[in-house]
Order: sequence, then structure tokens, then C-alpha cells
Amino acid sequence: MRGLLLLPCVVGLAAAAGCPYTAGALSGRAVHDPHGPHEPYDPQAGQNANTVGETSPQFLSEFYLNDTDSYMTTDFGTPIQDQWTLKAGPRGPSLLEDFMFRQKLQRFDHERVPERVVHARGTGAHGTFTSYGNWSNITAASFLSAAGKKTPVFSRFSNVQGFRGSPDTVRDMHGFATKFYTDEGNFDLVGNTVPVFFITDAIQFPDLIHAVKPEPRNEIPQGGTAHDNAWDFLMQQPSAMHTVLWFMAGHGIPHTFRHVNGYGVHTFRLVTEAGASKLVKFHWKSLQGVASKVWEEAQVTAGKNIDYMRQDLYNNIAAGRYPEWELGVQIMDESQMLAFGFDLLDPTKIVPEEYVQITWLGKMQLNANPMNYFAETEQISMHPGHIVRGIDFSEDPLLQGRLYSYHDTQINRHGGPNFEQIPINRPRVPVHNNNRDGFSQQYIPLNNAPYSPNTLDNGSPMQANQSVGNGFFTAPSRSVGGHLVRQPSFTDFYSQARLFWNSLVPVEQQFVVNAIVFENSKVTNPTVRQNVITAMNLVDNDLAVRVAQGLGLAAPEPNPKYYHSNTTCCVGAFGKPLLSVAGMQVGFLASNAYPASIAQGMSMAASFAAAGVDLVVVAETWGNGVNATYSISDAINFDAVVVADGVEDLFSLGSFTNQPTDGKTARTRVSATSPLFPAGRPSQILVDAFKYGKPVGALGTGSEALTTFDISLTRPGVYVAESTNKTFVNEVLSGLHTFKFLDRFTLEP
Ligand code: HDE
Repeated sequence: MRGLLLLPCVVGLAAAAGCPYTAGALSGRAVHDPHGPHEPYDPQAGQNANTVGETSPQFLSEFYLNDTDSYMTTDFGTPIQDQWTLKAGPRGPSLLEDFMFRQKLQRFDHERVPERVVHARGTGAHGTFTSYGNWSNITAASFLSAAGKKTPVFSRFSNVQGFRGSPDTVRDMHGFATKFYTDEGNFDLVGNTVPVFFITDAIQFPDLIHAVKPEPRNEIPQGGTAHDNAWDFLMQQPSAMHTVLWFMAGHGIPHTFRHVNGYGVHTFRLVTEAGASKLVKFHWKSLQGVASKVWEEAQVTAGKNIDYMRQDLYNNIAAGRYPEWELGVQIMDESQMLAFGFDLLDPTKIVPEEYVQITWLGKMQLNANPMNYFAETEQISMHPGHIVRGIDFSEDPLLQGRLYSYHDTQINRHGGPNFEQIPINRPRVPVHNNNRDGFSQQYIPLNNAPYSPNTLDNGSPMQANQSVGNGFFTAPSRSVGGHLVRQPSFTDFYSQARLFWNSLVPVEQQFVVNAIVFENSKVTNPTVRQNVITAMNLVDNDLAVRVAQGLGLAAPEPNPKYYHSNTTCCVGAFGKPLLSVAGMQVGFLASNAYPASIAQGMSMAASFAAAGVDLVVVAETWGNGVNATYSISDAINFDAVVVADGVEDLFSLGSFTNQPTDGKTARTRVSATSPLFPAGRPSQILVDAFKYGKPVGALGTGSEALTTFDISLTRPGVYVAESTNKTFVNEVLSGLHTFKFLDRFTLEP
């Protein structure tokens, strides 16, 4: 309805004529409001009924530029041709007068904007958040006011350390930021996939990032923390230990962005209409389940497909397999700030779920890919300070610093403060204030009295607060005071680091040891490596001894000040079955030389498809029924691998002849070495899949391929059948749910 004379009130008052927010309504003039939603917003519907929100792409559709069936124009609309410059004669020179040429080159010269200073590498999608109920007992937030109420969202997932073009699967922390386009303004939940953070005071953030980013002299390494500077800083900053262990565990190398949980990290507040506040920790729970790669697999993926995670998200949304997350809060009384043995303001602490259960408020589904990466994913500006009525901050000094940084950094990226007006950033409700001008102002403000108080515009825009205009208000119970100091706020950083370590299954503990050993084997400075042992020993002596062994350092004596034997649930990335296997890929290793093998794959595909799983038939070359060639396939592409009946020769380690053998005379003999794919590729796919802990299987004589590589047919996660049947498919599907067969990984004694 853009272009109509509708200027809906943002909140509160339904009578359009008396709408206090609406300059046009007050002046009686026809006003086109570019901020306005497509349909008039009915506050009553928002408050009391289930509203069906538009999806974000619909909201953005008025900005789509469609070039179909059009002539080329300049930026100012004149039709032109742009393939040849205007020249003085056929041999030139080109003339400065050529405005078509100048504009084309100039626009190209200015295409790049600064990437994010952190979280530069990311991918995002549109979706919908649906509230499970009316949560007005804990918050006045309108998007949580009714069961079934829908709010459009955009989520951006990111890596932290690497640049925009860095690989997805390096070991790193990951961002999980969501913008809720609520009917009372934008709320951004700018969280991570790990619930704790490295530092407790925002003034240390530049030090943290300078330390983990590539080293200044040579800009190495790209995307990871396996270098001297990172470990030098992290091991001298006690607050970092808990977070370091999370990202040395599986959380540093998630399988895909669909398989991560998310966390607000800081304690926030929810505030009711009446002003009563509770402390909360925000949680996103992946309804796909949490899954992680193993390190070898992540490294290979980083080389073979640096876009692995963004491709997974994009492909699954494009295929209609929409990932979902539940949003929940742990709710605590204001009086419980210090009740659990640590300060709820300390962002290095989780609130164990044994203490406070999570209340699930609603569900998010990501269901539309951006139409244009730059315009949407790259330009979206997340900010923890984008907050709405019913939600409030806490005094956490890390959060307080973030409230400055995000807006500031976006001004740097966009050249001025009007980035809030970019389509992907603008709220779905009208904006009314006295902020003016700046680079590239997108609106034409009509209020000729842009100050408060004014009488010339009848006092508009008026001040909204808790009691008038449904405005934002700070939780009335908040009170702060104290002498001015520069000192740390929190002290114990090892008890919860140990809680995390204690709570991992043994295999994930081994992965943590391996990861620390790997990263520090790249550290060249012996003092830095020794500091690692000293710091780890404060968490756990066994951990420190094993890392010391891996680094060739002396085993330390126990330093038990923080040792305890408590455990908590829900912190590891391994050992729990997935909730859904939708979007998983089963590689079916077949051969063009034996067409029956391709037919087997085609006949099984439908059974897997019923569970949302793709069966990918792999053969030497393209052909009917072939979904991928060996040349482009690798174990990293598949979540399970099945060898077709009759293609075992592809995996043979013996002499590679083309002679037919008894019993296989109907087949053209195939060979493990073929000019059609890199030497040994089918074997490599099978062996690597097994090594990465994935389910593997075989039909008929294909099982010989497994035994060739000493893969026992009776091991967990190994499935064989004579031919395609339902039981076999179900076994592979259950293997996909298990996801990683942990018995495949060696534990140190
Ligand atoms: Fe950020 N962070 N951060 N951060 N952060 C940015 O803002 C910052 C922190 C997080 O997908 C920047 O727009 C400071 C914690 C995510 O667009 C910047 C501190 C958490 C994203 C910034 C922190 C995060 C950012 C860079 C210490 C988890 C990507 C670009 C006080 C709760 C958002 C930008 C997206 C991005 C500053 C710590 C999450 C520089 C100063 C803790 C997910 O403003």
C-alpha cells in the first residue's frame, strides 16, 4: 500500500485524525511516508490478536530492482549503451566528456565498503518468529504478547576472526545475530553460539581482537587463532579460559549454522507493563540439534569448500527445508543477582540449567534467502542497543561498552548515520524524531519545527514513555551507585571453566586436548606455550598434563585451587543425537561402468527424501541418475556414505586391470585408478567418511570395499544389506541421527 495517504500511528492510539505521531494527519496534508509499513498497523490487532506478519522479503520487495525486459540507463535514468567509450576517432583517445564511461568506472571504483571489524565473514536469511504465548506476565515486548503472533526476522551467522573471504570452517567463535522487525520497532538479539565471552570489560575488546586477528607483520593466519599473539593474550587473560575451552571443543567448528545454539551471553532484563523486572539469559535452541565437525574434517572442508556453511544454509532454505530455533529465557529474580555463587553480570558465566530451567517463548523459522547478499546480509546493522519496550539492559560492563561500539562502527562502514534508513535496517513502523540530515538522507522530513519542545508542530513528535505513547522505559527497579573505580568486577574464572571440562564426554575432552596441542604447535614462542600449561593446570591437571605431553613440555604438579567434580548438562557438542536429519546428504558411491549401481541409488533416493535427506549418486562422469562426479566429491560433502552393490573394484587395492572376473562378467570392470577422477578418490571418500565418524554402509558385494579398508561390518554406524530395503534405509537414517560415532576416535590413555 505504499504511496497511499495512510500514516498509521505507531502505538497506542487508533484514531487516525488524532494520531499524535503523525505530522501528516495533524496538518491534514497528503503525506507519503517511506518508513511506513505496507498495510496500516492496527495496534489493537498487535496487542490482542494473532497477527500474521509479512515476511521480510515482501517488506523489501518495493526496493527490488528488476532489469528484465529493460534498456540500460545511467544512474539518473537516461537510456544508454555502455560497452564502448566515446572516442576521438576509432583509435581513440577516449573523451572525458563521456559521462557513461565516467559513471560506470566511478561506481565500480567505489563498490567496496569497509567490512565489519569483527564478524566480517557471515551469511544470513529472512524468517519469521512466532510467539508461543502471551508473555505479558514477564515482558511488555509486543512481539511476545500473543500466542501465534508472528514477527519478521533476519538472522546473520558469522565467524569472528577472518576477513570477508575467509573459510567458513576454521576454528573460531561464531556470531548468531537476529533482528526482530517488531511492530514497536527493531529488537536485535546480537549473540554468539557460545554462551560466555573472553573478557569482562569492553575496554579490553580491541586488545582481544588485535591478539586473535592475523599477526600485523604478515597478516597470517587467516581465520584462526593458531598463532603466538592469540595464545599470548588468551593465556594471560584469566577471564578468557572458559570461552577458550568452548571453542577448542566442538563449538569452534560447528557442522553447519543450522546446527548451532545461540546465546545472548549477557544478563538482560525483561520488564512488564507495570515496570516489574526479571533478570534473563537469552537462549536459541537449534531444532536440528547441535552438531560439530571433527578437526581433520573441518580443515579439509576449509580447503575444498570455503563456503560450506553458507552454502548449507542457502541450499536448505532454497529446498524448502527451513531450519528452526526455539527462543528461550532463563528467568531470575532481581534478588538472585549473586545467588548462584557468581555474579549474574559476569559474562564469563553460564547459569547451569540445573539451577534455572529455560522457559521457551517462541520459535524462529528461517524461510527465505536474501535476494542480494550485499544489499541485505552485508548491509544489515545489528546493534545490542536496538531494543524495544519490555526489554532492558543489565549493568554488565561488557554489554555497556557494546552499546557504544556497534553504532559507531556502522557509521564507519556506511559513511554516516543514515544507515538505519537502508531497506534491510529500517523498522516496519514509522520513524518520527528530530534527527536530521547527514550523508545520503533518504527521507524528506516535513516537520518544520525539528526540536522539542515546540508549539509550531503542536508539540510533535511528542515524548513517549512508560505511561504515554507506549514508549520505551528503563526498568524502574534499576538503581546504581558507588565510588568511581578502575578495577576488575569479577575474580573467579576457573570454576566454570572446570565445570565445562568436567561435563564433556571423554572424546570431546580429547578433542579439546588435540585442539590446544594443534594450535600451540603453531606457536613459536616457548614462553607462550609454557603459559598455556600453567593456565590449563588451574582448570584441570589431567588436561594440562596431556597438553604438556603433546607439546613436549614437563607435566605440571596439580594446582587444585579451583578443582571440583561438579558437572552440568547441555554444554558439549558431541554425544547427543540430532533432533532432525533434514538436509543431510548421503553419498551413494556408484559407477557409470555398472549402470545397475546407479539404478540402485535412484530407487533408494525416494526413501531418503521422505526424511528430507538427499541421496547423492556419485559416479565417474555425468549421466542419467548421477548427481555428482567423483572428481568434485569428497567425504566432507556427505553426512553418510554408502557403497553400491557391484562397484567394489573401484576400491580395490590390488592390481588394477581391466579384465573381467568370475561372476562379474556382466559388468565392465572399473578401476581404482581412472583418468576420470583423482587417483583413489572413491576409496578416499569411504575411508575419510569412516575416519570422520560418519555412518558408512554398503549393498551386496559393495561391502568388500569396507573390508578392504578394515572397516569391520559389525562396528557401530556400519550398515550392510544384500540389496536396497527399508530396514537398511532406516539404519542409515538412525546413523545420521547419531551423526558422529565416537568409538572411531582414539583416546589417550
Ligand atoms: Fe560484538 N561487535 N563486540 N560481540 N558482535 C560487532 O559490530 C563488540 C561481543 C557480535 O552479524 C561489531 O556491526 C565489542 C559479544 C556479533 O552483523 C562491533 C564487544 C558478543 C556481531 C562489535 C563485543 C558479540 C558483532 C563489528 C566487547 C556476543 C556480528 C561489526 C564489549 C554476545 C553482527 C558490527 C552481525 C559485531 C563490538 C563483544 C556478538 C565492532 C566492543 C560479547 C554476533 O561493533
